[in-house]
Amino acid sequence: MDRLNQRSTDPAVQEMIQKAEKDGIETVWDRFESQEPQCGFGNLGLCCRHCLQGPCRINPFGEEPKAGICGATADTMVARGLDRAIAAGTAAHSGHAKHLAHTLKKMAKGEVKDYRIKDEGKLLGVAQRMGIETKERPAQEIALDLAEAALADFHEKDTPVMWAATTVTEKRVQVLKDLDLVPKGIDHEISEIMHRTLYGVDADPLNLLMGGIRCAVADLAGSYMGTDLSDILFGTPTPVVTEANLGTIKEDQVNIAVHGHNPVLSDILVTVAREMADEAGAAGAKGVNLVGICCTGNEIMMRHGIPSCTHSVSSEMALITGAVDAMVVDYQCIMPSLATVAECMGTTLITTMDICKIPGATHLEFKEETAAENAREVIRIGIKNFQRRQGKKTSIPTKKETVAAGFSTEAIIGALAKLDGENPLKPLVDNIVSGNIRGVCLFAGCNNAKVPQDHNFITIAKRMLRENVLVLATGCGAGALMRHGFMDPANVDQLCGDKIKGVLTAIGEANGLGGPLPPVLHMGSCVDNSRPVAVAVAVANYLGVDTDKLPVVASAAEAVSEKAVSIGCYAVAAGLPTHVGVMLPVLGSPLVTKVLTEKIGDLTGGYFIVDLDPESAAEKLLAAIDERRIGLGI
Ligand code: NFS
Ligand code: SF4
Repeated sequence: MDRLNQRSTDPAVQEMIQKAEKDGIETVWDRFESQEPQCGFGNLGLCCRHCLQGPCRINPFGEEPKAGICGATADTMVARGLDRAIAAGTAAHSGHAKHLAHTLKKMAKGEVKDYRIKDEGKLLGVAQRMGIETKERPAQEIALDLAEAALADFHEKDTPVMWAATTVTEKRVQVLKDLDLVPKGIDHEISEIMHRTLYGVDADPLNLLMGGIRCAVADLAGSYMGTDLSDILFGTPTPVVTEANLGTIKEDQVNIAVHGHNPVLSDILVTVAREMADEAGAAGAKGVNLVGICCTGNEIMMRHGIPSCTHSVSSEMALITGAVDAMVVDYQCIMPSLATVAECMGTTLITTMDICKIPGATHLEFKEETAAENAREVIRIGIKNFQRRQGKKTSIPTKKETVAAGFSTEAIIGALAKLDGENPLKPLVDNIVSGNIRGVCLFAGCNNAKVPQDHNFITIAKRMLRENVLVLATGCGAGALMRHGFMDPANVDQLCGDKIKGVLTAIGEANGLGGPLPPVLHMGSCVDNSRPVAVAVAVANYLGVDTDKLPVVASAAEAVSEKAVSIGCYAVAAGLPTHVGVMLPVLGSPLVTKVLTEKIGDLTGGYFIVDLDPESAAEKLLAAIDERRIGLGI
């Protein structure tokens, strides 16, 4: 593989890598190269800095040193390190959800004017699930109770975390109870991980791992809450057709790239950008062109059809086009290097959140109370930069793909209802039983500089589709697949096996699309991994089995963030075989590795498959699907 193909398989990104090289702009891949060879101890999880006597390292070949200064063994170090990654991931997803809960609360109390209840049906549904009285009560009052219930889920209380206990099957609640894996409070679990991984507390690798898994269940709760509250405030996604890749950036418009995660910011920008078309026009632009990056891009694509320009590891490439007039970010997955690249390209990186400031960026504090006003300020910076950009050469790749997105759980059930109004899950289950759908594979997580961008995703997804597996995607996994045409219904013929093609076509035609659904169904951002969980739980309940019996697997084929680690762990807690396509820093402990890839299966039914080779990973995922089919007797 030549150097370019080793960095990314996306032609638009490759074009920009060459431009960056020509212009002498350093990118993530250059920095990756200068980190090589990466530390072998770290790769295996065999280093510890949890106290000031450290750092300590353990020799992976069984020679001295065999323990840290305090006596911590490889098993302890690895388990503690993994736990802290899970806690960080959980803190991020649930911090995002808490932010939404506060927004919902302010909205319910009439303290903010730019937010409202967009989906009252969802509000009622979620409130009922949480045991909140909904009959003959004004929506605002229910919303206030729901926001309070959400905030209550963060601290330790007598009831378990409600967003965990009410969102999985009853059988799963029992499994989790028996294993003491039901979280008591989301923040409580995170804080307990920090406590038990402190110098001289928990040294028992198994005890540490179970604590980590409990925290991951709290991560599912935080994520699920994030999806629920977003849908209430901004609407539950319905199918929408749009585009993806750098070709969505437009030379003659004010291009505002929105990067990060929370729709609290990005959704307001969508509305305001539309209102400001005239102001942009007065500055000589044909309009304001919002383009998404990473998960906030997924949020506004799912709800408003806003195109995504790129994802994850290639976020710098959007700036390299020279045509992005402002990049506005909230939090998570925002490489600090973006400020430097923005400066080189004469544009502005705008940070908006108190907890995420970046040297070299312009900080413009975003407050819910002044949301629309703040959004206008952002767009005005973009308009000014657009004027400055005139006469300068830009290099926007032409590549873009058609994307059909917006497949929320509700949208999928709605589409199935066109086949069977009374029993929408029946056609799905019947097709699984008949083998038209061999199984379901969810792609999630990031792009990693260690993997040629998108290579693992597209290799595994191609195989799955050929083998008649129904493919779902979220996060930057969805981003990868959309940039390679996997969400364009026109590519069903080329990508899908006959049986799955038949299913996608039958659903598409019943819904008046005059053709199939896209090969891969885009279910949203990373917090929206709650959506496929909801579908799996509904199918399991329909069949009267638990989620660990379903022919459903997941793959974080190019994971980066600690958020991907916590998601992987809750997928395992829910009973799914879960592939990770990059090295997890656990291999330094054969014990921990064995627990995560085998033993945990005896407890939760789920387990990790760590395989860096996408071909053999696909093989293992298919085998896991087939094993479950046999288990169900189908
Ligand atoms: Ni998920 Fe989404 Fe992307 Fe990875 Fe980051 S944006 S929250 S963590 S890089 S998939
Ligand atoms: Fe070393 Fe133990 Fe301190 Fe870790 S906690 S740095 S292993 S002494």
